[in-house]
Amino acid sequence: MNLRFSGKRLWQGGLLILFASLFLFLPLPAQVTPRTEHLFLVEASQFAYAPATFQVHPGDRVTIELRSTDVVHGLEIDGYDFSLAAEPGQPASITFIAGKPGTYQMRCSVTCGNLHPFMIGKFKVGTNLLYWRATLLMSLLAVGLVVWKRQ
Ligand SMILES: [Cu+2]
Repeated sequence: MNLRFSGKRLWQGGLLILFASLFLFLPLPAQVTPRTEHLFLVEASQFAYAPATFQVHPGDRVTIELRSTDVVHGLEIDGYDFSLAAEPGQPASITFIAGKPGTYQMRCSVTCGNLHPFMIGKFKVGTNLLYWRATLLMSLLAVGLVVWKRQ
């Protein structure tokens, strides 16, 4: 193996890694992400939500319908500008677009009893892994094809 050949190989490998990391770390344009609709029916009772954990993706359209089975309960999510309050027999709902990835605390916004501070849940916004993997695979294929054709 001569030096010129291995140098070329190294350069190609570096280019491949550069492209791969570029596609991994570039911010994803919101309109490219397939938007999903979620309808969560949440039952609130002293002192828990059912369900208490929600999983969505950035850009998803989320509707939360809050129903109370006993006293007045509320629902807030950190980082989101809304507050729901539902009386028994009178559900309240809100529709919003999920934002940045992360795990956000969901809490009751109405003092509903002595364990009210423990009435919490989780709103998880995850990245669209499937989309990322497909993009990465396609770009690697494209780069591989270019490199192969140039030889
Ligand atoms: Cu409550």
